[in-house]
Amino acid sequence: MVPTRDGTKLYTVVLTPENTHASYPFLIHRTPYGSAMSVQDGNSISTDKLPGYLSIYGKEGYIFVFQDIRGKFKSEGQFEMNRPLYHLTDATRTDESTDAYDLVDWLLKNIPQNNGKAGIHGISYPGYLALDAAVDPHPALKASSPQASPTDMFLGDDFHHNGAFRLSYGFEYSYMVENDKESNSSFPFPAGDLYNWYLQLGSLQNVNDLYFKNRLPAWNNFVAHPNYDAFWVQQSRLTSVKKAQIPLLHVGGYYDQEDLNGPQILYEQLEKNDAQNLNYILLGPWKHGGWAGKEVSSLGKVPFGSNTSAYFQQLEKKWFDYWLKGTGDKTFTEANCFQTGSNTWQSYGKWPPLQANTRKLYLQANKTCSFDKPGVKEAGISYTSDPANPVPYRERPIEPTYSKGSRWGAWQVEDQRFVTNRADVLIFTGDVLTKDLTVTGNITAVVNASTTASDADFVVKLIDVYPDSSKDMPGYQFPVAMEVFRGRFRQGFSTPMPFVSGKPEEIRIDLHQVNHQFKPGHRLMVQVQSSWFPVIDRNPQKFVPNIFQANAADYISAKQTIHCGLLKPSYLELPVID
Ligand code: PG9
Repeated sequence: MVPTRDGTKLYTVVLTPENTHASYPFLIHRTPYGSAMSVQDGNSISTDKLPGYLSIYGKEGYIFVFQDIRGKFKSEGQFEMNRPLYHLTDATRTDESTDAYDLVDWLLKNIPQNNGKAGIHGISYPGYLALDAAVDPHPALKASSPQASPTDMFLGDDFHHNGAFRLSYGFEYSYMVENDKESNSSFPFPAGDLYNWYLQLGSLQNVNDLYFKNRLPAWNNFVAHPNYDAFWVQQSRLTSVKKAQIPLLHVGGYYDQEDLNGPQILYEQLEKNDAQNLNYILLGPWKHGGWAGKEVSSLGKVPFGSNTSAYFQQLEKKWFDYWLKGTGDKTFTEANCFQTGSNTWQSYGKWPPLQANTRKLYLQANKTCSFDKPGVKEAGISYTSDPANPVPYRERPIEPTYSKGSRWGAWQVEDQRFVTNRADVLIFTGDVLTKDLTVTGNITAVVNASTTASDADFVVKLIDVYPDSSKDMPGYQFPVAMEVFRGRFRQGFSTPMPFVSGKPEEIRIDLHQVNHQFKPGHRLMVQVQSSWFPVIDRNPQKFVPNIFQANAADYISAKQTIHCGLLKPSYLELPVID
């Protein structure tokens, strides 16, 4: 039980190399998910039994440290979901940064044979904790690797995307972490397709009324803060983390179903202030944490041609060996970003690379998409969006997020043909490509849309359609980039505004960063729809001040129109490398 500065004691497991007189650095992992581990032979654990991929470190000697954060599992204190960095504005307060500082300080003084250096890494919540540890770090903390670390929970990442609430994830994760201090809880769903369960749940008011009974602080905060207000601003690392103070290796996956954008936007922010060159990034074709697996060469049905997790694990080890042991050389590339399509690792001196040219892929009135400007002045295509029959975000049945056999991990690479027969999904298909088209960097969708109601969501997908002659994936509709936008926030995330019925408005949707090569014989496709259920809650479509308090009668059907004439075009801005 390691004490922190306010006397709260945190449960900590320390594994040190046996039968040696040498000294070693600390490699730290802090977590809300439980650090206790079974040690088979008395007090020893063999290096090949170390959790995850740590055995590659263990063989050469590191001191491994695992700690439960405040209020979780065996640690004392109060848990707070995504605790803000309080010490930045009030030096007397503790947070995950000060707790990490106190841990390093205690380790240096109490664990023999340490070499005076520590590093920290982790994926997702532990990645967030690795980032916090690197803010005003202990002088002995020499490097950090925040991996799949969320950065802003309203704009992107776990709980909202562009202000749209991530219902199934927000519901199940809050329950998992906050239902019980000493375990990860699974919500007791009845058997069956959760698409139906969430639909029958009805208004989100029913969550507290029927199930949570106001017991879960994270859920109560979702309800209390439906807009991007001071609560979210204080929590966002965009507000509090402005400069890398020690070497940082950000790691992320293009298909991360939980923290899709956190590593990228934080890296981008820190780059603006990185004269010392401490800020690095590595992106791969992975689901959430996919890089920690053994021999990861595919995701779902999509092959990536090589063992991508080994590539990452060797690079991460080289990173920590250099900063913590002084071995190897300091030849780290600024950005290592896998390119899908060509299935190659690419290195960049700047990320995203500057040489990309923005080309506009227009949605055309005849349901094609092309780089040509629309030939007609005015055109629009309409569909009916009915909250009673929302578009599933992946093939049903939907299993509980973390249940055995759940297909949650791979849904972002799923073949999009499962929705093409729905009248509420608009499809724009391009010509067959005759040469490579390489898209590297940030994609933005600009949608000119109107609705007959007063609120609306828009989901835009950029898809790579494989040729029917493809041996392994004939006709596969591979989603290169997809994102949702809650229309009420089109003028700003803190100022929700109703739509005026029938009035077209321009909505810019960040589809994030990709590195993808469309191959000859493939086609580009864009899909547009207004629901993505139940990963995103249903927009009632009648504008109400707080969707968490909408009534059943507020959920109304609406006609949405996507404008695609020259005067009000809709298009995707693609960063193309020629
Ligand atoms: N995606 C999870 C999470 C991270 C940070 C905050 C909340 C949730 C996780 O996998 O840890």
